[in-house]
Amino acid sequence: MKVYGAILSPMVRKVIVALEMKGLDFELDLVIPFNTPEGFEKISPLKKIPALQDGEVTLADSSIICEYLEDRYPEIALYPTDPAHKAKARWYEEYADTVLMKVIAEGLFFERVVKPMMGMETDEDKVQQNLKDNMPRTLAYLESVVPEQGFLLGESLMMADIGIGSCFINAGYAGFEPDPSEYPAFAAYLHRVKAHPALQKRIKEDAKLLN
Ligand SMILES: N[C@@H](CCC(=O)N[C@@H](CS)C(=O)NCC(=O)O)C(=O)O
Repeated sequence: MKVYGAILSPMVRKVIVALEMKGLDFELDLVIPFNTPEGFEKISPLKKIPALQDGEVTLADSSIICEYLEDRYPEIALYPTDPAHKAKARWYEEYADTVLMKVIAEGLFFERVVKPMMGMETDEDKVQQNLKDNMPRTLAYLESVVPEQGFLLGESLMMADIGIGSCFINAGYAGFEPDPSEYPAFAAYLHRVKAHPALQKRIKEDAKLLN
């Protein structure tokens, strides 16, 4: 199997964690956003990362890829089986793919980490506006849904947690952590997610690029 993308992308990390937790072998083919190779749109029509190739199957979009991995390689489950719980899991993944991607990947990580890597200047006014206008309601929502113990859908870490945790890993790289005095349940939940060995492994790999 081949994953197309770059490991610092929260959505690529999500797919890699799914593959590693399921014990599936893969290789990473480095694709940098906004500078994709000729013909990449045949695999990823919107030219976004991640994309996956599994034999004859090519797929784009982290959620589509992770659901495919679950259906094709179900032995180690990363989604609940109960239909209502599975729908909830998809909702959290969707929330991460849309809201968190906008607030964290675009409004924070891109500005403070990616732009300097590309020799561009951070628009710190834009970051501050985003932190003031968008981050508090995002954190308030997450504070209202996370459990006091365990993970979003029970005792084990699943795709819903991986999607949300992966975005907040990037927030941390951009110098933002949720304030535990304001968001105690979410800060503690995030600590549990980031401490999971599957995410710790990714954080250690990321550190090699960031340091
Ligand atoms: N919903 C997509 C979002 C993927 C996405 O936005 N990827 C970013 C990098 S983290 C990207 O490729 N951006 C380049 C672009 O928008 O052209 C997913 O979950 O895979």
